[in-house]
Amino acid sequence: MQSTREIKINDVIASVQTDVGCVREANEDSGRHVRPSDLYVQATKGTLTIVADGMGGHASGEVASQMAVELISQFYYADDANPPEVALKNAVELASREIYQTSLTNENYYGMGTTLVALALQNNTAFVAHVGDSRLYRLRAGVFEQITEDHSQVMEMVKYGIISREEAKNHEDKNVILRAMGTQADVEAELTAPFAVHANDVFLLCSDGLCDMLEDEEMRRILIESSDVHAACELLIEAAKNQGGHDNITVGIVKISSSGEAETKTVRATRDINIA
Ligand SMILES: [Mn+2]
Repeated sequence: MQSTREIKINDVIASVQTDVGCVREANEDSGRHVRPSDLYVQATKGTLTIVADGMGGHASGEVASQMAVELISQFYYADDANPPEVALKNAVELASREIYQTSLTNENYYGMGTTLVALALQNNTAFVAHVGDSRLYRLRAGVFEQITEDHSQVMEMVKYGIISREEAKNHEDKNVILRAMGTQADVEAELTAPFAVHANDVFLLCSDGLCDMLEDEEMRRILIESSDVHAACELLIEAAKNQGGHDNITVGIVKISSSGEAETKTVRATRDINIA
C-alpha cells in the first residue's frame, strides 16, 4: 500500500559494492552513495547514488568512472540555483566535458569514457539520469521493473522492431553503446521523468556486469529474499560471478524503509561520503 507519509533522509538505506568479477584483471567500475550531513542540503538535494562503468586503454576506464562519480557528486551538491533534475543533468554533462578535456591531456587517457546511472532522492521524489547501458531497476510491491532504457545498438534494434527484447539479451552487439560520458566534447544525459517514491521501494543501480549475467527474475528474487541492502549487494555479485562474472560488477541498492526502520538499523558505511 502506498504511504503518503513524507520520506525522510533517515528512511533511505543504501549500499554500494563493486567486484572485479572472474575474468578481468582490473576493476574499471566505480560507485558511490552520498548522504549529505547538512540539513539544508538534505532538504534541497537529498541523497545521491551513482554507478559508472569505465572504458578505455591503459586502465583509463577506471580514471573516467572515478572522475564521473567524484565530479557529479561535487557539481550536483554545489548547484544551489537549480531544482534537482536540472542540477543532476547539468552535473552529468559538466562532468562529461571535464573527463573529455582530461582525455586530451595525456595519451594514456585518449578515448576514455564511462557509462553512468545516477539516482537522487529528494523528499518524496526520485530523479534519474543515465548515459549508456548502466541501469536503474525498481522493485515496488513485488513488481521488478527496468526504469532506464540503454543507449545501445541493440536497444535501437528493439525500438525499430528488428529484434525482440529477449533476442537483445544474447545479441553479439549487446555491449555496443551509443552514448558515453567523456568520449566526445558534449553528451546529453537522459533524464527520466521524475516520479514519486513510495515506502518500501527498492532501487537497484548496476553496471552491465550484473544484468548481463542474471535474468530479471533472479535479481528480483535476491532483492526480495535478502535480509538487508548489504546482503542483497553481496548476493547479487555472488550470483553474477557464479554465472561466469565476465565483467566488473557494481551494484547499488537504495531502500526506502517503512517508518522508523532506519533508526533501528546499523547502517554500515559502504563507500558513503559526507558532503558538508
Ligand atoms: Mn561493464
